Amino acid sequence: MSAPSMMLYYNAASPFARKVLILLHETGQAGRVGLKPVAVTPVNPDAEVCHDNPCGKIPALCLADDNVIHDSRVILDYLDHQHAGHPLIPRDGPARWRRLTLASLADALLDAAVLIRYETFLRPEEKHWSDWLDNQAEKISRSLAYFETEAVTELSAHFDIASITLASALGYLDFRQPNLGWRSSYPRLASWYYEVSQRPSMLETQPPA
Ligand code: 99T
Repeated sequence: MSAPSMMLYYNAASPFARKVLILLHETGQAGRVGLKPVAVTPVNPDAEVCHDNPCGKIPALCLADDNVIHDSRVILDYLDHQHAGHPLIPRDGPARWRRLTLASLADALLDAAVLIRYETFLRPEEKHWSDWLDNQAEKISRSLAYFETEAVTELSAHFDIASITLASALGYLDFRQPNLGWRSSYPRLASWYYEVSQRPSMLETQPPA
């Protein structure tokens, strides 16, 4: 196999980076991208990442021509145009907007979960803002309730951008909020997640134990 032509700034704990890794596995492109592990938080930026992505966030994908693509949504779109198989982001029609909207809701759920992580892990305990934390948690539960009642059947139809993003989000909840107990409130989602978790792309990209 030839050497990877692209390089991804990533961290095994990042659900946004995991989305990229899952898509690479699902589309047979994992060998095309070398992985560069970095540890970044809003209060611990990495100089190299900031050079390539001014906002300092991961994932960021460095291409062979030195261009850099960042934000997981843009990276997934780029990589989905680099393989010959069935697209994982519908190219047009109502399916495109529906699947992107579901993916966007899962991304928003993830944003809330990452903000909770930063507030509780990075800020001193006496400065934690409980109203703000509660409202981030509400965003998560409203989103999960929507997926449970309005979208599980659709999600089951394809493992694509919407499913990849939601699966990464649920994996991140298990990783960072193991006591949340979301499965008992959202049993259909739990059974969907159990099924998709058996995919090689999911098994090979699990967050650290
Ligand atoms: O905010 C920072 O400066 C550093 N944080 C990040 O780079 C996080 C890592 S997840 N990435 C994002 O927030 C990317 C979000 C963007 N919209 C995308 O790529 O989709 C780390 C989670 C954890 O450690 O628990």
